[in-house]
Amino acid sequence: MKGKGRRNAPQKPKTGPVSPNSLLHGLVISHLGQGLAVETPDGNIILCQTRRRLGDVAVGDRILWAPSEDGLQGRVEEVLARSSVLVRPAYAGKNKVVAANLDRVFVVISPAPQPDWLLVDQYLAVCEFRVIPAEIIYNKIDLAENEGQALAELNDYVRIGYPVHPVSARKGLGIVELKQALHEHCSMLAGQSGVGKSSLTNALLPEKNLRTNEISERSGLGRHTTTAATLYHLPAGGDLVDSPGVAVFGLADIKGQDLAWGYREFQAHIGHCRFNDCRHINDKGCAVREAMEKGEIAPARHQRYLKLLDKLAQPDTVWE
Ligand SMILES: Nc1nc2c(ncn2[C@@H]2O[C@H](COP(=O)(O)OP(=O)(O)O)[C@@H](O)[C@H]2O)c(=O)[nH]1
Ligand SMILES: [Mg+2]
Ligand SMILES: [Zn+2]
Repeated sequence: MKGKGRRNAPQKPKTGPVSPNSLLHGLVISHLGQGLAVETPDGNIILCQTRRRLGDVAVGDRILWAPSEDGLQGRVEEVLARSSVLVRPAYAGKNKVVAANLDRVFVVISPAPQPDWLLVDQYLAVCEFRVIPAEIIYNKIDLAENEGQALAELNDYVRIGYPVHPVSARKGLGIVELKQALHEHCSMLAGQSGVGKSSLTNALLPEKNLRTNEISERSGLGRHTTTAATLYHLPAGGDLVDSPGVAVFGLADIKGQDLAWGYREFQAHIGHCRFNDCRHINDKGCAVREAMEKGEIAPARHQRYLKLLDKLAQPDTVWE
């Protein structure tokens, strides 16, 4: 102990000296007002404080923690290596981790509100950079006048390997298949407001409210707010991170010159452009452009790439 300050700090859980052997494994399942809700391997939930030096500890993080003397609370001592992170821009040019260890992102669109394809591309690009496989949920299929036509709009994405799930949260269509797709993954739903993310979450997780209350009660102090990101275990298998406040994540630290990589069908061509610093706009000898002219790359995707590039070039863009 260096100073008295720490010993006297109010409201911090008392912790004894930590020997590495006494550290326990845990999974961060929610951010509560007073700390983190950590689930232990045997299914207990304990409120943990974290240490400044650990930086962001996010929902989905696997951690090592030490119990306080009374065993009622804990303190995070180590964040284990992450397989992925999603970040969003925060204050002062910094990024905040939205969720860790996701291995699937489902981009939700619907006939109404109409798809914002630029936003869809943005989500997919982020997933390419974060190496998180992405899939597309077409919700409110009950509202589509012609289902085949509606889904045909997604052909450009299907062709490049993004699975599409037509569902209706309201009518319960496609939900069984969606549960299958979520099985054995830790997923998050992303999409513009109004497409039905909350409705889908309720369809997948009817006991969500019960579980939320349970987390608050079992962790003792924590008042759970509706905007708190929370990891839920789905009854049919798999985990779902519900992150209402940050359903939209940004391109954050992605730079214009790298954006092309976020378009997965460009990836094989990028190295074959005549110039190393090719921006794939109308540069001479651009292999991406040539692929598009040969019909291997959808012109609509390339056009949106140009738009996103433009947006990235504007210094004060807030990525929402
Ligand atoms: N017709 C229809 N409406 C839906 C469906 N899913 C959600 N909605 C409605 O769409 C609106 C927005 O849904 P919500 O889940 O709040 O969207 P969120 O903003 O993405 O969380 C609500 O009025 C829902 O009742 C669906 O499958 N079909
Ligand atoms: Mg919602
Ligand atoms: Zn090029």
